[in-house]
Amino acid sequence: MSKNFKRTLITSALPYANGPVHIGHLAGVYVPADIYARYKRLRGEEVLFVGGSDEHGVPITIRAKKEGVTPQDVVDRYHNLIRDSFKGLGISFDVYGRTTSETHRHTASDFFRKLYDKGEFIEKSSMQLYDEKAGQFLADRYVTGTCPHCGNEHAYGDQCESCGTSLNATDLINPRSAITGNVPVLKETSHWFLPLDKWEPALRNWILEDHKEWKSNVYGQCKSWLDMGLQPRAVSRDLDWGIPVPVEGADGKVLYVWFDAPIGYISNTKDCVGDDWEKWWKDPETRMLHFIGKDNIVFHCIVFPAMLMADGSYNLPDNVPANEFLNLEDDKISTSRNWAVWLHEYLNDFPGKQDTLRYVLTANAPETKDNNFTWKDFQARNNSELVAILGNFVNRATVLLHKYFEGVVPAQGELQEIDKALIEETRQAASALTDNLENFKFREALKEAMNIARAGNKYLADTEPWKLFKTDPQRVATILNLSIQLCANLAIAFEPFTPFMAERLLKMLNAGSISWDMLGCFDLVPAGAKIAAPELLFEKIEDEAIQAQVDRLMKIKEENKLASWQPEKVKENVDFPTFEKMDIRVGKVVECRKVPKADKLLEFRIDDGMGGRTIVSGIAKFYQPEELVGKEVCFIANFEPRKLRGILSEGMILSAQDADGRLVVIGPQGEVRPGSSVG
Ligand code: B3M
Ligand code: ZN
Repeated sequence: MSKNFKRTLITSALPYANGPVHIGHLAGVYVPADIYARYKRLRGEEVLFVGGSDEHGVPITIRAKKEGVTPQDVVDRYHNLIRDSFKGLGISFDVYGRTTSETHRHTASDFFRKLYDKGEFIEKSSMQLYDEKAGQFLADRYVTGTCPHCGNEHAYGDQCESCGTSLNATDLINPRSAITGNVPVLKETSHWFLPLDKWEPALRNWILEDHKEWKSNVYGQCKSWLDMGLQPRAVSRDLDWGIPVPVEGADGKVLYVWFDAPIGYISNTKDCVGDDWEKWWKDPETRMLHFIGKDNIVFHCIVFPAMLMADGSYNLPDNVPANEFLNLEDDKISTSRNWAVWLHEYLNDFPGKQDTLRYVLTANAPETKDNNFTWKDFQARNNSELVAILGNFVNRATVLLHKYFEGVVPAQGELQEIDKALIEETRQAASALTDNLENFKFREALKEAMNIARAGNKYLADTEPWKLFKTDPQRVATILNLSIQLCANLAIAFEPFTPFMAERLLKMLNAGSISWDMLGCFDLVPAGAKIAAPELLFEKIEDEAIQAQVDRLMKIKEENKLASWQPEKVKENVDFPTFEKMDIRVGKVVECRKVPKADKLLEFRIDDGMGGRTIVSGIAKFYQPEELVGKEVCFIANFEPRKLRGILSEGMILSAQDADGRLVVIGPQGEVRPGSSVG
């Protein structure tokens, strides 16, 4: 551990309890935080891993309003769902609290009050957006409008999700109330502001000088914020959901959610360790790390540290290893568009496959740039990495041990060059693995862990113990002993990433407690130990299971398309003579058949009152030929004849295209003689 730290406090962003968590949250925050916490615990270091739900703020009240329930109902439901699904995935929080707890109410209230008493706030009147119809001030997500930076028309009053800029509601161009859709007016109100500008020099120094080691995406964002110059930030809101501002005469005002939420880390620590909490927050020998997504960087690197500085008795975070975003099948994950893989649904659909999701999300983690999750890749990584490399090696080693030694680990004989090479390779991978974990490079770390399994497969392929048993059982004993030691190494190396597998493997090996120091050791399972019957650590994921997920997403995409459908823009005007040039007639379908080898085309014989004509039309996907026989249709009679699949088509049948792309043939509403003009 760098500097003289004795213990690590790991916080992970508190998800809003207004919906379930999805793979984007997991890949960005919770899986890396959990890997780090597990790794540190295996090192025998003192760790506290804090999580919890963020239960205040506008996202919650909007959801409640939409559902016609109270905000408390919303947060109760989602807090439990989120907590349970994290547990299901093996996210090893020491505490998972909530910001509606009593402890938090006091902690946040006292925090504000101390700063207030110290004179750290500025009280200011300002003009804020107000919805006259709803009778309420609008801030944050209660307002949408156009982002002044990138022109995105759906930016929120606190942030533009398109360019990531943090905004004030009054910055928005063409603001609208998210409650009524009304254009808001400006109305005076007073609030408490934290003067970030006062802390700017200290923040500059602390981040730009003392923390050059931070990830470049984090450092870069902080630098650009600092270079733009910091402004005072309001820390209260006119809302009825939140922690009341603990000041006389502040009725109807609550703490801004981004003021109270990070204090939730402190409250949840208190709920976990009681009076010992100060050790985790104030002892300079405690190292604090915030695991977050990139949209939370400014709050964790600028605003919260300024709050902590204003208090004066707290540690600042030592690192904030924020990740970028994960996309799903090449599209931005979106809760409102239901474009996500929800954790609780995954756990239902893929029981016992927590490790696969953890593995894939780590292998594809958006550590330095946005990344993409696809179900195909999920399947491929499970089948050709977890099953074919890791599972395969452990299976081969344990099956051979049972075949030749009835599952009892034989003693090692003299080591040959190839054995020493295996040990050396394992040690090198283990040391690279450790370095990468220390530097929050979890993708690289995972690759190194997998390299150990790769080395094992190669070792068995090269030494071919199955060919040696008759002639040299002593040599086979050495090979299998080393292979079992390698299995134990794999259990340790993979524990932070795939803890369910690690636990099963350790049980299979009858191994006792493990620690990170044991990595690279080849005496972990003593000779004479009996290994349990081999069982497969991973199973293949079949095409059907993947197809079901892809189909579900395709259906959502269709639904979203329909929901956002808008009629095409009206074309340029035409005058009457131009319109008259088009000769539209009514005709009756006499015959209709499929055009061979053309899945889109139908061939019509039309009674046009003038001796009949043939028209080929591209509507075969939407009609059976016999459905249309006897029906009256409209067609363009003077459409230039053209050959389609060798058939001369003399006209064009008119049809309307529905939102879902379906074509519907147009005809008269009453009976009309074939050949009649339409106009
Ligand atoms: N709830 C925002 C988010 O979920 C917020 C994080 C709070 S961390 C203190 O992205
Ligand atoms: Zn923007």
